[in-house]
Amino acid sequence: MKKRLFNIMFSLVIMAAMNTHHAMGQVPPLSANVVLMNSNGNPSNNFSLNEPIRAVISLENVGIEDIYAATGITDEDFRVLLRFTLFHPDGTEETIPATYQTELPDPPPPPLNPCQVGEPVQVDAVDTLPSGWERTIDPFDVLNFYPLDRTGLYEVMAVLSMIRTYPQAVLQTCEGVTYAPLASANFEEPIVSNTIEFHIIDDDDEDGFFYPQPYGDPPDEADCDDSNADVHPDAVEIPGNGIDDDCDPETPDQVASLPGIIVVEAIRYTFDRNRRPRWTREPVAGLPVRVYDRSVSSCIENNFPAAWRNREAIWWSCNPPQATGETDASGMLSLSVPPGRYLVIGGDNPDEDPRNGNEFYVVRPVNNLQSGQTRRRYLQFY
Ligand SMILES: [Ca+2]
Ligand SMILES: [Ca+2]
Ligand SMILES: [Ca+2]
Ligand SMILES: [Ca+2]
Repeated sequence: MKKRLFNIMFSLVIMAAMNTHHAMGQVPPLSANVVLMNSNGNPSNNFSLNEPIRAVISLENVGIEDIYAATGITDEDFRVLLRFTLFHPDGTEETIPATYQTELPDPPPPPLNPCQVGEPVQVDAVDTLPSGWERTIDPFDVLNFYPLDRTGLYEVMAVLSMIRTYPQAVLQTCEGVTYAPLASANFEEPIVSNTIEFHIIDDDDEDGFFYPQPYGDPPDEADCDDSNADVHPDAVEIPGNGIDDDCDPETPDQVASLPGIIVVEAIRYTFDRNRRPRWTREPVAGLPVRVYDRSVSSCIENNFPAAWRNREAIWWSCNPPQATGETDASGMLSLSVPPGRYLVIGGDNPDEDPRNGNEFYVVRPVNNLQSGQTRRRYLQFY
C-alpha cells in the first residue's frame, strides 16, 4: 500500500506541474479529515516513543453537486501528504519531512478518440463524486513515512495537493469510460484537513513520569528532567542543590532570604535648669542616617576596628554605605538591609566639610541582624 499511495501522489504532482497554465485557485467542496489512532485502534493524542501512530484519512464531497475528478480518487489510495510540525520548548518549530522514496512517474495520459468528437484530444479518465461521496483510505502507520523519533508536542494535518477536477464537458468513449478533456482541468489549491495536536512522550529515566506531559494531563504531571529519576513531580524539593527537584517552580530551590529591618529613632534631649522637668525630649527630623557594613572584610573592620572612636572617619571614608536615609518628622527611619553585622551612624549637621568641627556623630552597633528581624536603635543627642 505504501508504495502505491505515494506513487500516485508523486505522478499527479508531476502532471500538475506540467499543466500549470490551467485554471488554479479554486478549492472544490471536498473536505479532508485526519484522525490518529493508537495501537489499540482508539483515537488518541498521546503516543509513547516508537509506538505505532495509525492515521486514518478521509475525503468527502460536501457540495451539493457532482464533482468530476481524475480517477484514482475512488479506487486507489488518493495522493496525500501529512504535514508534521514539532514544537520545541524554546518556541521554535520544525517541519518533519517525509522519508519515503518516490519512483518514476507514470506516463502521461494517452490521446484518445472519443465517440462524440472526431478529433483526438488529450483526456483524463475521471470519476464522478456525487454529493455526499466519501472515501476513507486504509489506516497506515505514519512512522513508516515520517521520522517521528523524538518526544515533544506535534501538530499534523493532511494536505491533498493538486487534485484535478473538471467543471463539466464530460466525454464518454464508445466503451462507456468517462473522460474529461485535460485542457479543461482545474488544478486546485491543496485541500487541507483538520489539525491534530498530539504528544510523543517517553519515560527515559523510568521514574513513572513522562516527558513532555501526556496530552490533556495537567502540566504539573510532566517530568521536567527525564534523564534524572530523582527529579519528578512527586519528589521533595531539596533546597540549594541547584535542581528543581519536584518540577514545581512554586517551590524554589533557593529560598530567598528576607532582609532585616533597622528602625532608627533620633531624639534630642535639651537641659534647662529653669524648667520642670529639666530635660525635654523632641524628635530629630531630617537627620541623615547611614548603615555601614561591619562584616569581616568590610571597610570598617579593615580600617577602623575601634569603630566607636572613628565614627567621623567612617562617615567620610567607608562609602557607599549599605543603606542611607533621613528621619521623618517624628524622628523615625526604617532601613531594610540583608542579614548581617552593621554600624548605624547618625550625622548631625554634616555640612560636607569635616574640618569645621560643628558635626556630631552618634553611632550604634547592630550585631547579628537576622533574616526577617526588626531591630530598633535610638540615636540620642544631648
Ligand atoms: Ca521520567
Ligand atoms: Ca525524572
Ligand atoms: Ca532543589
Ligand atoms: Ca521546585
